[in-house]
Parts: sequence; structure tokens; C-alpha cells
Amino acid sequence: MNFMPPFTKMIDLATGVIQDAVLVQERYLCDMRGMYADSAAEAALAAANPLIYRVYEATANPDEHGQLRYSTTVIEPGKVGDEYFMTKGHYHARGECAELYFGLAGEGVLILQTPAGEVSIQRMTPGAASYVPPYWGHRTINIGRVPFAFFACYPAEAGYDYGAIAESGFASLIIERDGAMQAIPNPRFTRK
Ligand code: S6P
Ligand code: ZN
Repeated sequence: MNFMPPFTKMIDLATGVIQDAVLVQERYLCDMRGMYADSAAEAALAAANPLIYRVYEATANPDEHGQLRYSTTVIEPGKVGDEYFMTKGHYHARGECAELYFGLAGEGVLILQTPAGEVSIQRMTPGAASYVPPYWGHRTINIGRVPFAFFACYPAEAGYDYGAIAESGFASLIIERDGAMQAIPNPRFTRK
């Protein structure tokens, strides 16, 4: 048995930043080529290349069975055309691994999808504990005017499968229309 030392880290609830964290992902628009529906709007923003989101991980716990990892994600406010800034989205490489999200700051949406294209949309505000069941792909979206931050806890062995979502996205696009969030069908979507 490996008795690794227990630990506690503070999370700034206003900013989502984890104390002494490793900044594991920093994704700019150029890291998400082709993922937004409006390619003309994406091209118009290419030179500015805005920061879309950052992911902070508490520690890299070993990715062995039984271990957990936790992280926070901070998505900037903004849109590409009508479509709000969002994460890439992924399935877990080990699809049977579930995950728990907890809203810290700002206002967001968690969109989930089965490989067959069934979609679920969950609103995330501070205090919202949203469950990502096994086998559901998931993406988060900032629908507010300030950074949207949330905490995630997941089996260390879950891994990432970005392929299907990078190719055809989610069945719904989350856009702003007349100043409000709206989910509309994604014409580019095909089943996994
Ligand atoms: C990991 C968990 C999150 C995301 C993060 C960024 O299972 O769901 O930590 O990795 O929100 O999203 P993405 O889709 O770029 O990995
Ligand atoms: Zn995940």
C-alpha cells in the first residue's frame, strides 16, 4: 500500500485559482481552431487571439485506480460571433469514469452529450454541484459577463478523448440571442 501524504489546498472562491497550483492548460482561440460555428467571426478574432480559458490542477496525483484528481477551470467572458467562449469538451478515455463539477464564480452552462447525440444542459452558478455521469461527453460555457470558474473532481485514471467533439462538436450550440442564452441545433453535428 502506498500511503501518500494527505493535503489541503485553498481555492480562491472569487477567482477559482488554487493555491500553489500547476497551470496545466491555457487555451487561446488559436488552440481551438474550427471549434466555433461562425468561421468568419473566428477569423476576425484570429489576430487578437484572445485567451479563452485556464485550468489549474492541485497536484498530479498518480493516475492509478482509486486515486482522484481535482482542478479548477476559469473561462473568460466573450463570444465568437454569437457563440459564448467555451472549453474544448471531451469524453473520458475511460468512459466509465464519472466526474463532479462545482460552480465557484460567474455564470455558466454545462452541456453534456451521449455518443448517440442526447443532450443535457445544466445551468451552473456559484454553489451548483453538477454530476457528469459515466459515458457523457462534457463542455462548459461562460454565459456571463465576468469569468466563470468551477471546481472539478474526477478519477485520476479518467483521461481525455477530444477526438469526436473536436470533429463535430455538440448537438447544440450555446449562443446569445437578444441578450439571453439560447441553445440551437448545431448543423455540423454528427454522431460519434
Ligand atoms: C477533466 C475536467 C476538466 C476539464 C477542463 C477543461 O476531466 O472535465 O478539468 O479538463 O474544464 O476542459 P477541456 O475539455 O479542454 O479538457
Ligand atoms: Zn472531464
